[in-house]
Amino acid sequence: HTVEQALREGLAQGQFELHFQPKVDARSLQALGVEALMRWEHPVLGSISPGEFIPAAERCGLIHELGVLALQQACQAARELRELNVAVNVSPLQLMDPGFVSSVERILRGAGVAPRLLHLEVTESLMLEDAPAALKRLHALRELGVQVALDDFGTGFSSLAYLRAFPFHTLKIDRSFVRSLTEHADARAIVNTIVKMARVLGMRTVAEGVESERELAVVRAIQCDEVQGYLVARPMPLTKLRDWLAGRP
Ligand code: G
Ligand code: G
Ligand code: MN
Ligand code: NA
Repeated sequence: HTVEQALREGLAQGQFELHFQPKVDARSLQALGVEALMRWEHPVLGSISPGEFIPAAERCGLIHELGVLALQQACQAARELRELNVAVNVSPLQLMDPGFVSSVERILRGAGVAPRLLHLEVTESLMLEDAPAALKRLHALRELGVQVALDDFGTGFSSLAYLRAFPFHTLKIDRSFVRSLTEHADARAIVNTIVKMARVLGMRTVAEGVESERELAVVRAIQCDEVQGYLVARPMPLTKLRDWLAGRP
């Protein structure tokens, strides 16, 4: 209850703010887009991690309100980021909401943002709830022109079944895989195969959590399309992102 109250107050008092982490072309390192990651700065408790407050918001139902806020802030950012896409993480519970697609449409239109610039990141766990309803909504979002990415790929179960269930635009390879790339030949073989398979299926690939030049080198060698990680940049507020973008060739 106290967490719910704190979340409610935080929403009312504007304590939530998106940060943005660049996604760049693996070869040229040119910025292609950003992933929006929600941050909560509590006046007393300080910063609370999304690993804590997202599950809490899911438990008390405030994830819908938080999700709308994320989409609104992301679309505001997309307006000024022009050709860069903005990826927003979506909870499985949001996709269970029959009003979700129209709410995305309304927010896009309100901000005057081209749907192709909005990417929604979903995880495999979404299929555990009510797969037919979730798939229906993913298809409706696709039809709107929004891009859909499968996040944390490689961490769940039956990953390959999900690839057949829905034509994702993008596959985001989980950082636990990326971490083992430089150490283990078997991990490299698996990710290499995932990237090739994604290409055949017409999906782009993003390597997440790239932290070192060595990891970047392997990611390039296996021809992953995009890179995201601390090596390139950490998530940052919009004001810092402006400076970061301005300082690049
Ligand atoms: O940013 P890290 O930044 O610590 O994020 C931790 C987790 O929280 C990630 O799994 C990320 O997908 C999730 N997350 C961050 N922001 C949001 C958000 O706006 N909505 C949802 N549903 N999850 C988010
Ligand atoms: O679950 P999802 O992939 O949406 O969450 C992305 C998470 O990964 C966020 O918590 C983000 O802050 C974190 N992250 C991004 N880049 C790196 C990185 O290079 N290393 C680590 N350890 N975490 C990262
Ligand atoms: Mn994500
Ligand atoms: Na991820």
